[in-house]
Amino acid sequence: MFDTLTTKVSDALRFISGKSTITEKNIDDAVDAIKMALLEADVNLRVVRRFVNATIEEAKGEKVLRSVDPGQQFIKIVHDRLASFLGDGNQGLKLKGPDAISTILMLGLQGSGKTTSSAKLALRLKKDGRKPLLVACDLVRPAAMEQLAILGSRIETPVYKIDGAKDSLRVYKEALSWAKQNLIDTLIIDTAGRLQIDDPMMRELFELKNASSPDELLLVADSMTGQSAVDIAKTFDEKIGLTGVILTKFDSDTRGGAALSLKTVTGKPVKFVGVGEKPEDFEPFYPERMASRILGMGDIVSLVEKAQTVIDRKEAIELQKKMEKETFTLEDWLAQLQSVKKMGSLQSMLDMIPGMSGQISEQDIDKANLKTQEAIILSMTKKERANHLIIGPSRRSRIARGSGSSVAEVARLLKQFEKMKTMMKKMSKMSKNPNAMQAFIQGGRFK
Ligand SMILES: Nc1nc2c(ncn2[C@@H]2O[C@H](COP(=O)(O)OP(=O)(O)OP(=O)(O)O)[C@@H](O)[C@H]2O)c(=O)[nH]1
Ligand SMILES: [Mg+2]
Repeated sequence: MFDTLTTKVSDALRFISGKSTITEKNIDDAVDAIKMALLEADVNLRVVRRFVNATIEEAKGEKVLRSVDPGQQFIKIVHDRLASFLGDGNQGLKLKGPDAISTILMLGLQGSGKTTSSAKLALRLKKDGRKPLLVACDLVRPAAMEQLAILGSRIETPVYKIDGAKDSLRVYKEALSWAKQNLIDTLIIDTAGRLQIDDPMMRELFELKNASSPDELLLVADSMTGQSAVDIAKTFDEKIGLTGVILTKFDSDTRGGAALSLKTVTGKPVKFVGVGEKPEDFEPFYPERMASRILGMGDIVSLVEKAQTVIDRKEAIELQKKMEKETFTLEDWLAQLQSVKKMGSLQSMLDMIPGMSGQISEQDIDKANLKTQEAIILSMTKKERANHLIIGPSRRSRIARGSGSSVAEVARLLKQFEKMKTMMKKMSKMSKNPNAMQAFIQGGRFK
């Protein structure tokens, strides 16, 4: 996600952040490089222009050029500008209290991810203590109802469908009365997509909207389609009205243009992003954090939050302490490996770690590999796990034999562990000292 953009932007910033004084020319050059990177990332031209003008104007002010630390000031301006283009803080869902029934209408073109996102949203609401009902109003594609029913049973959420139904309004109305009898507090209506925006689709959506007065009208758009996602959002907003957008397929190699342009062009906030095919692969969208990711500063906050959903809080606090004291051992790593298995896509996690985006591929620590790594650590003695430095050549071959792996694999694991320790040291320093963030950028990416 955003890999090219991140590399280019952090390159442009690394140059400037290393300087104790900066000139107007330095600023022009850096902004120019960022401008090219944004255009390549398929960001809307008008948005790029606004970004460039606003950044240059602010960066050339006395405050920056005369400040003690102009490089860092400049980075902060770029960061804040990017964040404001990405949105206006995190925009959660605006739903009624649990005593009334809230309605979320999902719209979007064919294949954008409406059905998948409906299930993801339901799972999220369930975790928040709500009682959602998935309503199958896609009557166009024959398999659509079944797809929703399967997803619903996977996340243990009821699905309302009428086999053979021709009229989505009727499905909605019956779902509503079923919801009332079954203490449901949120309806999530999955609708039919079309290849292109056409009149029958708009009419149907309009009728559903009028009948259900939704609290949220969420456009589901494929982030891979870049600018066309933005155009689609504009049209849907004009014709039906939107309250927000869910950008899907953020785990794919999206250039990021849609995320960066949507808010400025349409005025509609991105509320969530889809980061995989599974119901758990769904995250609230935080403009600030996303801006940090684009600048190559990673996104520790999201990473920690994600980890907390699978590792329990106490463990997470312990881990944090160990990271700070730098006493993280192989024993702790073993525990981590075991929870990573539960954590979903490893790549999406790696992308959140500062400087790691694109640096370690899924192959480096792929899932099959986790088993080998687990076996290797399990073959070590307690003493070895507590202090990996005592593991010399003879211990390595014993461990290799015991775990059914090779000496090279044991060596690789130890090397990876060293890498991880270095990274953790950097991360924990960074969270205590904001200046370290800059040093980190100057020092280059994690190697
Ligand atoms: N990698 C990835 N795949 C996704 C994501 N969201 C959806 N998909 C996949 O995209 C494909 C289409 O998703 P659907 O949810 O069926 O899309 P839809 O908008 O309901 O499609 P129609 O009902 O045909 O209009 C499926 O294969 C999903 O698994 C995502 O965030 N990441
Ligand atoms: Mg669908």
